[in-house]
Amino acid sequence: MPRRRLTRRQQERIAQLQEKRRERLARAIEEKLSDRDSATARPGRVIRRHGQNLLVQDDEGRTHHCLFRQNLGEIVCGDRVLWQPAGDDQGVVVALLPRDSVLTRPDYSGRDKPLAANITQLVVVLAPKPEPAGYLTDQYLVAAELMGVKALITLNKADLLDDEALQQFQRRFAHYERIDYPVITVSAKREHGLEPLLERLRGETSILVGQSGVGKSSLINALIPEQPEAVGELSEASGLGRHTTSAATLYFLENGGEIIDSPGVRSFWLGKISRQELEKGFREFLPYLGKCRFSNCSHHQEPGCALKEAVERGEIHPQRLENFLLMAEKLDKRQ
Ligand SMILES: Nc1nc2c(ncn2[C@@H]2O[C@H](COP(=O)(O)OP(=O)(O)OP(=O)(O)O)[C@@H](O)[C@H]2O)c(=O)[nH]1
Ligand SMILES: [Mg+2]
Ligand SMILES: [Zn+2]
Repeated sequence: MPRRRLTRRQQERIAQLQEKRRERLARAIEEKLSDRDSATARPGRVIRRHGQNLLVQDDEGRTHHCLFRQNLGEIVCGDRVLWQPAGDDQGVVVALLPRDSVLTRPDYSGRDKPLAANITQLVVVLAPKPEPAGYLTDQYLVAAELMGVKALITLNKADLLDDEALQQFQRRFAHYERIDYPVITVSAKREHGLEPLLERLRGETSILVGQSGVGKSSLINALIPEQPEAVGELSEASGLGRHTTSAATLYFLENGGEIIDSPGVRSFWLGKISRQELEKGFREFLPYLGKCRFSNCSHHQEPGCALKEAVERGEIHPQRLENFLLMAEKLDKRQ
């Protein structure tokens, strides 16, 4: 499969889009600021949310504990907001500015709940321990495709494996590289392999996602050795002698990148998406979609299935189709 490189025209288009986004944001600020009670409002970035409390960083890099009005809806880590100072590191968020993207997850009642906003890149963190769970990685990659953001895979805890075992572990994920998801091997503990990762994080707002215990917070520690004090404490004791992240938190990298640490998950579900959307979430399926003999092909048993034929020809990795089918089955059950 040909590697996708950004052509100059694509780069120009991205620059145009970014310009439009900046204009849209400036207009939104303008509109909100004309509100009577927002005369003293200032722009800020939500770097963490704890219940109804937001930690908001202003343009000078100072943080403020803010409450927010209920009528603003859900505000999450990464959101751009307008806030008013209320003395002594305190404030009130008075407006939520438009989002470029939002990562959501259904809550227990099945309603989509935002986890983090304005993300441009999803970083799936995996490790030999805990053993990667089922199709979690592919679910995250589908989420990234549907959000229209980049994605990459980081294999952490390389120090736990000898050369041979490490190569074996890497081979399990090599097929992702062939469909242009970079796979980067690191050790947060030994601070090994961080440079290529940092390069990928430059200029992006990335979120680290994955199972609990794969080392997301440790990676943040390794990438940003000197935390500003306000966001210094990375994880909270769970009472079980383990440190586990309880709220998504945004950190600033020296190279201009932003990185969000998120609480580990056991499972992730995409929420209410259609079968067509799910198909589009597997980027290497795109050239084959609509080419099956039957227009309503489930890509399961039907003759003339373009996806199955692509698997047989070695153009699609069998595990990806298998995971698609498992997700599609779940989707059907929920509808
Ligand atoms: N050997 C080794 N251990 C690591 C590495 N990175 C993290 N760990 C260990 O793995 C355990 C979990 O690390 P965390 O950084 O808390 O994992 P997390 O992904 O943030 O977990 P949650 O916050 O629960 O989602 C800790 O005991 C770390 O010391 C690594 O590169 N090598
Ligand atoms: Mg953590
Ligand atoms: Zn088919």
